[in-house]
Amino acid sequence: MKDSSDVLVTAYIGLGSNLDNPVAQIKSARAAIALLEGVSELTFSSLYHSLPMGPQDQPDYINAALSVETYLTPIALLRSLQAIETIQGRVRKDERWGARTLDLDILLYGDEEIDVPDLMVPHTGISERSFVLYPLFEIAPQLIIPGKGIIADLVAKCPLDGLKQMV
Ligand code: ROI
Repeated sequence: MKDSSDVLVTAYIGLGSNLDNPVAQIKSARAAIALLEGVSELTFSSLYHSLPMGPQDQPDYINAALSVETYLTPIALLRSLQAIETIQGRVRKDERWGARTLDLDILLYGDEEIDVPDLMVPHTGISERSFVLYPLFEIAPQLIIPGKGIIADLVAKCPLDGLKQMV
């Protein structure tokens, strides 16, 4: 299967971490993504401090969003992001919604809607999770999310849930 195509696509990636120095994890992931072949960074959001969604007996999270231009196919981009997660010490456990050193999610890939076993785009929860939606809104305030609508409308309906933009 081909890993890349001739078309340049704008993709949005969500970053999250709540273990092993989350701020450093996010910064290091940003650098690793910028080094991927066929990927160049467009815009990186502020870092955000967020309360854990899911089990509460885990540390708070740092979240951010990033836009890139890429020649990689969605699956090739996903595999590259998973490799970065693994390099940064992510261990996939059975526990649902547990703590993690690094989570890299493809939030959007152009205007595509993708639903294959490993990948759902737009990302599940993109319109309801403040820690995904607000960083995305910061870097792409005009965005239209396929199947969900205008990002500004989604933000207006999404409570902050303790989300704080870091300075
Ligand atoms: N909660 C917050 N605040 N931020 C995340 O990135 C995050 N990621 C997850 C779960 C466990 C659902 N909770 C989260 O995967």
